Amino acid sequence: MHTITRRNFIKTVSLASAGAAVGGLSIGSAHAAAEFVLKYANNLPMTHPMNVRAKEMAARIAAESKGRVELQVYSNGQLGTDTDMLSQVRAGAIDFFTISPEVLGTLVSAGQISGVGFAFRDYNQVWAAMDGELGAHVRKQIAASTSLFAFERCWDNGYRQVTTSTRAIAKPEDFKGMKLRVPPSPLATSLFRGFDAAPTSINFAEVYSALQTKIVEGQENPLAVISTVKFYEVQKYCSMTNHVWSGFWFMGNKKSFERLPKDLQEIVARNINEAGVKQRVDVKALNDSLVAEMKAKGLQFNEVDNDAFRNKLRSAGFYTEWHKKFGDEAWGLLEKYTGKLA
Ligand code: X2X
Repeated sequence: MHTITRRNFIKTVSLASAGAAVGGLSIGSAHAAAEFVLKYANNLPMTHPMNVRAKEMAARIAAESKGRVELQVYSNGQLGTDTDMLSQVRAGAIDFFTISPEVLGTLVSAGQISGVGFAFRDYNQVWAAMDGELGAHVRKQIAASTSLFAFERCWDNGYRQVTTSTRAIAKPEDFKGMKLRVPPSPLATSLFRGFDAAPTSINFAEVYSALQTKIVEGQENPLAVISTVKFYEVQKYCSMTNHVWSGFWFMGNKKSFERLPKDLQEIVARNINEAGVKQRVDVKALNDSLVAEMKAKGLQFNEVDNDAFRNKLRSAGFYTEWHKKFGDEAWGLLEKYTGKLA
């Protein structure tokens, strides 16, 4: 967070009152410098609902704080890869970062529990868990073990589908030996090893070129990501596996956030949570609407029998392995919403 001190504000005013416009700052108009400048970074394009809602949220925060808080939105990995942005928010170089549970698992193991394969059958289960005891458990683990915290309302990414340039995935055996890009995530890697695929962790910013140059055959993401990042330009098949529900925890640096006066903390937190709930509606609607559009762009779609894939993971010991890794308390909270998984 960048805080305008009283001294440099007076200096700015005196310069400006001499008729100079300082750095685009024109005092005496509505554009006085904000007292607190906050940086929010993410890895998705400006056109994704995440950034559409983030820009709207930034405007609301500026208006409600009467210009005291400016939230700057850095989309599309402008500030680096997920790994870079995670380091930056941990150090306080940026104030907020939206990170998927799968990638959060590299820092807080329990953070990835909502990414267990074929766990949530529908969005009723997803939001009951994420807004309920499972989400509360994850947020508690984050706050207890890092310099970060997560806002209450998790944002949405969607159900993940598999795209490839070589073959459709109709049954679990089709994954055998497939070079598949996954996010830098122990859980995602383990999931596709359970299908005997060859998962490769690649930061999101490098996925398009990895697909284009055939370093990997395929990747897996919700349709809204596949569409806004234009993966359909370098992929041929899209198999509707719905293998993982993926979200985005809106993470904040504790020390940075606590520098805000309490009234501004309330404005920022409330607007972030409200934007997250609106973004959920947008993402689900977009994901539900894109099949026809992407077929028109050349992607060949197929449905799959989820139970065949879930049974393959069971026989591979995936659920047993991750029950042990997460422990009985967290796993019990997961199954409270999903029902028995193994
Ligand atoms: O990296 C991905 O695939 C993405 C965009 O879905 C996440 O941020 C996990």
